[in-house]
Amino acid sequence: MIVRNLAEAEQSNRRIVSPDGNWESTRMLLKDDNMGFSFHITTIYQGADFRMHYKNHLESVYCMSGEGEVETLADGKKYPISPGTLYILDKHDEHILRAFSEMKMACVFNPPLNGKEVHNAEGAYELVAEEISD
Ligand code: 9YT
Repeated sequence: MIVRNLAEAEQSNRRIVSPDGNWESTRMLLKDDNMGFSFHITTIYQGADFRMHYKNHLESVYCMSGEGEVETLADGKKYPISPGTLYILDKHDEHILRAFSEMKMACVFNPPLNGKEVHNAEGAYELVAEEISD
């Protein structure tokens, strides 16, 4: 069994701060754990308003705190986000995420992230990225 602690992970290189200034994410479970998914605790900063398109990954996002909305670009639908909301990008949906206040999210990715991924110009993560190690 593997046991990790968020406060400790935040003090390590598992904490990735996005260069776009929109979010940071502590990647508590990664590809090298061989679970078939990765698990992250992500903070979306207040006022963030940005586009993502995970062409290479499926992602589910559970809101633990904060308020915002997610908009799917294919149909222009907007879905409010508040504590308890889970949105599931089952169709690799291109989307915009807006944070009206700071949001704390629990995120799962399939396939798992390697560790150091940040969004490329398309708002996607590459399948090959640098790993992090404890
Ligand atoms: C909700 C979302 O996709 N935020 C971007 C960061 C991502 N959750 C990650 O890399 O942990």
